[in-house]
Amino acid sequence: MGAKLVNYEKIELPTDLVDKCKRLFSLLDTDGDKEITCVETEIFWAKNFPKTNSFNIFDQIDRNGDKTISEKEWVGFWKKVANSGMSENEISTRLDFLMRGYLWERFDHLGKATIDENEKQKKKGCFICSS
Ligand SMILES: [Ca+2]
Ligand SMILES: [Ca+2]
Repeated sequence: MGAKLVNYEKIELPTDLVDKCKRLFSLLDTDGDKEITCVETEIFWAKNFPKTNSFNIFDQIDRNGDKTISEKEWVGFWKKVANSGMSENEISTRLDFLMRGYLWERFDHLGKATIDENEKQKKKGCFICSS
């Protein structure tokens, strides 16, 4: 089911942007096991009603539905954002804000950056925060 990944990596992110993505990833990955779990996102955004926030993140990024976000999924997501038309500067700014603990927001206004219908169907099974 999760094996059918969309090819969204036509545009490569510049190295410095990938590095920044990875820096944010390691901030989120508090135990350093290279997977972000829902609990970890809740720790990171503890002050800011994290459940909705965490849900949005996993909804958008956990491509294979295993309830964790790997570094590959994470960087892939930002590539997807770049491919949907967000400029490198904008992505960079967004990463800066996220690193400061600003809330995640959905990328709906970018059209292609949002999850596709297929994934929307799946998301019920991906919700991890409640257990
Ligand atoms: Ca982790
Ligand atoms: Ca995953």
